[in-house]
Order: sequence, then structure tokens, then C-alpha cells
Amino acid sequence: MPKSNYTAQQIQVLEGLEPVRKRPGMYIGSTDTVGLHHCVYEIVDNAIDEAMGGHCNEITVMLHDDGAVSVEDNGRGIPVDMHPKMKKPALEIVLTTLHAGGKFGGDDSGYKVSGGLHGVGSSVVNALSIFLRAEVYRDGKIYSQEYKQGKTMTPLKEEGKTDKTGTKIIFKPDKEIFDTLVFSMEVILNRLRQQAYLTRGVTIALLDERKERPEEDLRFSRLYRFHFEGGIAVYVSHLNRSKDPIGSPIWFEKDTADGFVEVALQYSQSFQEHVVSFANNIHTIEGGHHLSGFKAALTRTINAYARAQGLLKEKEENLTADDVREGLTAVVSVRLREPQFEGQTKGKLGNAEMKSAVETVVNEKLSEYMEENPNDAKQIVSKCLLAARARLAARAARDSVIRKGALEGMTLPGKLADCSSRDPSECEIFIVEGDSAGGSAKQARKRDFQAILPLRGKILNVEQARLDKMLANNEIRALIIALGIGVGEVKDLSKLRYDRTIIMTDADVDGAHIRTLLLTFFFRYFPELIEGGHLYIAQPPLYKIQKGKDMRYAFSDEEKNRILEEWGVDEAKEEESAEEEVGHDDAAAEGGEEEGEKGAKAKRVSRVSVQRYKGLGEMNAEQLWETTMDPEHRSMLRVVMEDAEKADATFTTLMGSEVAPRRKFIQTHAKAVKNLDV
Ligand code: TTJ
Repeated sequence: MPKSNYTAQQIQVLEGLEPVRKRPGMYIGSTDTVGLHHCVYEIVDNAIDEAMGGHCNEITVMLHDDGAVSVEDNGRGIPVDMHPKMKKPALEIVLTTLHAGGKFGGDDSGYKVSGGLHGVGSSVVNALSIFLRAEVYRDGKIYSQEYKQGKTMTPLKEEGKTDKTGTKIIFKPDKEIFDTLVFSMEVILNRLRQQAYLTRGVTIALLDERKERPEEDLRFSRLYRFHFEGGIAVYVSHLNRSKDPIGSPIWFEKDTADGFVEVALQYSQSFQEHVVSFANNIHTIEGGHHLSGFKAALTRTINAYARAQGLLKEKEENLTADDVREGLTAVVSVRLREPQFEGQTKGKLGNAEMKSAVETVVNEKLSEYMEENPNDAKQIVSKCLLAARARLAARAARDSVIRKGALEGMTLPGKLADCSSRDPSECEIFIVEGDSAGGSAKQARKRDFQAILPLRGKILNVEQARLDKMLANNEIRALIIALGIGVGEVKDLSKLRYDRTIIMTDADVDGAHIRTLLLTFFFRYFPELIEGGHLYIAQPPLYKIQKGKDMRYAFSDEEKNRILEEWGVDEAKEEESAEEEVGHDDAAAEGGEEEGEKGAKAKRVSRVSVQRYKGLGEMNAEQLWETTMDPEHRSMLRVVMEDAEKADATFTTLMGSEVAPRRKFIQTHAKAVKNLDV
């Protein structure tokens, strides 16, 4: 028990902002680009709170040319009246006191966006800004106050009249604090779009006024306005945009004693499940009780309806939770007064009462919907029955495979060149395309800890195939057996035979295609391997550059150009296998002009040669080892699930059964993909 009489709250209120500047990571997670963007979210969240309370419907975010960001809403305006005890305007207390929330006047019983890294308070953003200006439009007047690094620089000023109401915060993140000050349109847009879906009817605009924009931002326009009258129902349509949906999105909401529940769902002909959940507008990545309630109600309601309509025969088993989620896209959003966020990433809703709250609402509203829309309801049930039948067929197929011992790891595939170590923590497996590259890799590897599995030809289209069909494919079965963990319901991660699975494909279009197929395969069937950081992509060099005895590898065009520049190259010779004209864009072209004709080039004695590797097979074993496979020198990309949602959309677009969106994707990315033959 604390000895003093202070309550925790009083202590917090008394605290200044120095600790925030001393240990910024404690308050915003990190000082990298993620932390920088958190500052924007933090300020926007305040405006969203005002919108959720029904007090504002317009929020404008601006990226200014000087590196500042402003966020303006048309709400009631933060109060500016004097706090009797602290003798400061309420506005100033909000912005200069740690953890002082928006509880002013006590009339605000709305659900605040808070928890996790959010809701740390706009004062934290103030502390981490070299400059912050607040403008409040209230009672027909404009008020303003300015701060620097969290310290008040000017008294509250009255700056004239206005007939609007609202709050505007302009802040410029402090370069002393952040590793980077570059805002990303993509990151901010994704966040604002998501918040707009979750806060039906509010308009959220983003205006980019920077003169110099980062390269990645040039593909975006300067102005976006998000306004979704349909809220999360439109969100569900958006998530299903490249799928083949069944009926229109089903949407319902209800205010309960435990909180507000809103759900939207829609089935599609796809086999994947995509359910996202939110609590107080915060994405609960790990789910929680609200999600459990949703799943329980979905299974119960669909089974009850299927039984009542005779779609499920008496002797047939109930549909399982997995059956009713195949091809389902749903958004579950709840708002509650005191959200508890748990779990490793604070992404799991811990309020147990939300299970029954969501369950009750979904039971009631979904059965109502199914009664009133029998056509849609029957299509949904058929889809679930299909999933159940496929599950039973897959189980039968799997049982027979297992009976034959194929998946037990007893019979490793013949083409696997396994490593000798039996300690998985030091073992790695290279998945290589084609037998010839497989041959080089087998020669190059260190056999004690490196295994090679060559896959022949194109593995099948993983999006369309079901598990039983996948298991019939030799290449896939070899891969699954080699990994050792089984698949589907019998997966056992503790049996993983290699700590690292490394996809090693050629640096050409075919290689890229096979890589996408493999990534899709792992994403669909072994997400645990990606989440656990076990999946990598090898990075073979693109060029070998040689000058006399000096030899360098380049892993990108920029690196190649840098090396050529470093070596003061004014001409270079093409190697037999090189497709690209070396020095095309720089010094060699000048040399060509001097000679007067192109043909003279090959005759010249070359000083520097550049070889472009099109395939792994063009490297000898030693080169492959030292550039790509040697743990001491190689670099690899670790595959992350970071944006599973985007990956899902990309995979579905590239691999799915719908032709139109796929073509569109390839056309709009034509530069990068060239003639991808899908
Ligand atoms: C608090 O209760 C009385 C009426 O005003 C409520 C309030 O604080 N509203 C409010 C805060 N609206 N907008 C904000 C806000 C907006 C931005 C962009 C930034 C911050 C820190 C607060």
C-alpha cells in the first residue's frame, strides 16, 4: 500500500511532461516512423471521439510544407474556461498535463478511444513537438495558444470572431526526438479510411500540401475525402472487392447495457475467412471476447436455421465453427466504457461481458435477417454445407494419406537433399525452383545444416485448390513432409524440422511467379511459420561486375551503378549471357558516340564487365554459396504478416478465380510485373 495520501490519479495530474521527452518510447511505442505516425493518430483520435459523441461530422488532416501536421474538427471546441484550482485554461491543462483526458464538464458519457498505445493524450504529442498551436472556435470567438516541446509559450489569446465551432491542432514533430520526420500518405490514408468506416457518416479528409513529397507518395493524389454512410457494411464490401460475394452485406447494430455492438458480414465464394474486430475503434488484432461471442452466435444461428428449414438432415452432424466461417468476411465493432486491452501486443479485448453482449445481439439480429431473407439465407447455408462436405472429404483424404505414412515424416521425399544435423534450431531448408538450380544449390550448401528441396515446374494454384487436392500434388506433399509439422487439423509446430525455410528463386518473371505461389501457399496453410519468423526469401545478386582481378556483386541496379561509378567506368563489355546493355544509361553511351558506331563496342578491350544473372543456374556453386547461402555474408528478407489484409487482397487478385480484377492488377502494375503469365 502506498504511504502517501495521494491517489494515483492525483499523482498523474501533477506530473509534468519531462518524462515524456526523456523516454518517448514509453509513451508512443517508438521514435521511428511508427511512433511518428502514432502522433497523428493520437490527435485524430480526439476528433474521432468528438464525432462518436455525435458532436462533429468533419475532420480535416493536413500535411504542411514545413513538416507540421494539422487536424481540425467541427465539434464543440475544447473548453477554454479557467480551471479554478489550477488557474489555467482547460485547453492548456489538456495539452500540458500528462494523462489529463477530455473529462470536462462531465457531460460527456461517450466511449473514448483509449487503450494500448492510444489515448496517451494529446499532451504527449505536445511534449514531442518543437511547435504546437491550438485553435478553438467556440462561443463565436477564436482562441489560440502556442507551445514548444510541451511548454506553454503564449497565454490563451482571443483572436477575433467566428461563426464556426471546433478545434484545430497544428503540430510539428521535434527532430531531436524522431529518427524520421517523413510522413507516409499510404500509412495515414489507411488509418483514416479505417476510422471513417468505423465512424459512419463522418467525413475525414487528408490534404497533402508538401512541395517535396516522398517518392512513394507521388502515386497518391493530394486530396482524399472519406465518407461512408454505410460504415462497416461498406468496409465489408471493400474487403470483398475482388471476391465473388453472396448477397449484399448484412449489417446490424444495438446499444446494450454493456456497450454498443455493430456487426457487418458477407459471404463470398472464396474459401478464406476474413474477420476483423475492433473495440472503441482500435483494431483488436488478437481478437478477444467480442470476437468469441460473434463466432459462437454465428455457428449457433446458422445451425438453428439450417435445422429448422430441413437443410441439415436429422442424421447429419452440426456445421462446425470452421464450416460457417469459410468464405466469410466480417467486421465486428464494439464500443464500451472501460475497455481492457490484453495480450502481447495489447490487441485482445479482455472484457468478458462483451462475449454475451455480442452473442445476444448476433443471435437475435442474424436469425431475424435469415427469416426475412430466405434466398440469401439458403445460399449462405449451402456455402457452409459445401465447406462441411469438403472438410469431411479432406479428412478422409488426409486419413488415407496418413495411413499410408506419407505425412508422418517417415518417408522423406527422394529429391530432398537433407542436412545431417537433427537439431532443428540450426537447420535450414532452401526451396529451389527447378532441378538445375537445385543441383548448384546442392553443391554449394553446407550439408551439416542446410537442406535443399528442388521443386519442379509450377506448383498448383493454391487459392483455388482445397487441402485434399493440395495433398495430391507431389511437389506440395514433398514440401509438407520435409517441413515435418503436418497440415490442417493435425499440424504440430513442435515437429518443425528447420528453423528457417528459405525460398530461393530466379530473379526473373517466372521466379517471381513461383515465389508468389509459395508465399500464397505459406500464407494460407502455414501462417504460423510466417508469424514465427521462420520464412525467408533469399537475395541472390543481380549482377557480377569484374575489373581485372577485382570482382564485386551488385544486388540492385543502384548498387551496380554505384560500383561502376566508384570504379570510374567509362566503358564496359557485355558478357555472353548478359541481356542488358551495360553502361547504357551512363558512361558507355558516351564512349559509343566517340567510336561513331555501336558495333565497335564489342571489339574494344574491355576493362570492366558486367554480367546480369538471370537464373541461379548461371552462378557456380562457389558464387552461389558466397553471395546467397553463406550465413556470414548473405542477406535475406524475412517474410512478415505485417499487412495480412493487403496480402490477402493481392493474392486473391493474382490467384483468384475472377478474371477481371486480376487483369486490372497486372495492368496497373505492368511496369513491375512485365509479362507475368498467369
Ligand atoms: C469536451 O467536453 C466539452 C466539449 O468539448 C469536449 C472536447 O474536448 N471536444 C473536443 C476535443 N473536440 N475536439 C477535440 C480535439 C480535437 C483535436 C483535433 C485535438 C484534440 C487534442 C482535441
